Amino acid sequence: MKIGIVGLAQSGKSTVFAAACGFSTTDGKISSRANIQVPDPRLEVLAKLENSKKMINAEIEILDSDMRSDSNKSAGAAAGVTGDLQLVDALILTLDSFTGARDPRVDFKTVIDEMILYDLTQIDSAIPRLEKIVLSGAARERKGELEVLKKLHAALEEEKPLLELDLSPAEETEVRGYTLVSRKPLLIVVNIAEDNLSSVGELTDSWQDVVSPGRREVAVLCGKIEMELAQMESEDRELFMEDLGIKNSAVDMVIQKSYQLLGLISFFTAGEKETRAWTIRKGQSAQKAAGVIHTDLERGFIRAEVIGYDNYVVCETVAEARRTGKLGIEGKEYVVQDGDVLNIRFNV
Ligand SMILES: Nc1nc2c(ncn2[C@@H]2O[C@H](COP(=O)(O)OP(=O)(O)OP(=O)(O)O)[C@@H](O)[C@H]2O)c(=O)[nH]1
Ligand SMILES: [Mg+2]
Repeated sequence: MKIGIVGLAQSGKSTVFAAACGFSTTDGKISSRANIQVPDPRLEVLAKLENSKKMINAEIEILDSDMRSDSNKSAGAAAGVTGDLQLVDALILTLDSFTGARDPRVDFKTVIDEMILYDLTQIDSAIPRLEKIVLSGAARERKGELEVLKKLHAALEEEKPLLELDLSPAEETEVRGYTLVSRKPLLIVVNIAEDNLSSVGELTDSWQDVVSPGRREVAVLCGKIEMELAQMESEDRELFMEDLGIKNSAVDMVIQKSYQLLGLISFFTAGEKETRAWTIRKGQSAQKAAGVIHTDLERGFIRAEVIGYDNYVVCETVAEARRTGKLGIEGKEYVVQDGDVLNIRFNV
């Protein structure tokens, strides 16, 4: 699962990237791809209960989009919307609200327009090609695909980002092969100045009109402070946060929100050796979840012993959960819930 950072030049993309990775950057010339850990306070609680030697977070991949606006004048390039984004599953969009020189609402519209233009360019060239082979009978079975493309085209022509369009799962499947940037879930990061932290709440409220749950979210933060926080040792960090009067690192929230926008949830395995968070898509079965741990567990799946996170915290041990009826014995079709602690029984 990958997240790409986009945004206009000098809007704080690399700063947010660095904050998410714990790197430092002065000129944006750092690695533009990294695996980052998904912060999850539940992991620590479980590890403590289990006396685990090791704790392993879930990971996602993050990509800082390169600005090549001087050399690359193609659709979307000015907003970092390029072919590199083909493989990302969600986007973080940074907006400059720290220099005071720009209007982030206008920049937001500019980037969305770039995305629409990018998608329109792809679809514009695809439709006549597809039309030709569908009409000639060479690919009659792709008629459905053509119809969905036309529907997308109409929406884009109305300057609607594809995210706002409701497609059926079947329609979704028809156009899976296309890179539709304006359809990707989007986390808007409003990047504010250090001396403006007190207006985070107010600014967050003022952006709610563009929020669409599960599709588009907003986070207001100061990228520069987040980057500094990310590079500090934990003691220094706590002091610094106390000084600033903030409780949580905003970049943690950004990562968590991105994770949710990707439609991902975590389940846990807990034990003395290690307590670990694993990633699956929402709605997946216990057998699929078992496969994330190891293919043998999926192949030889017998059953899953499941304790919901909240129950686990109350019961403190598997034995107690079993005794009080809080441990579920589930079959392979069981739909795993966020926070489930799983023990997979298998036989290969
Ligand atoms: N004061 C302040 N400056 C910031 C903040 N975020 C970024 N900057 C500064 O803005 C400049 C651009 O930040 P970058 O993170 O490099 O922006 P970028 O979008 O990656 O830039 P390009 O890759 O060149 O398009 C740098 O000088 C940063 O230090 C912030 O939250 N507050
Ligand atoms: Mg950069």
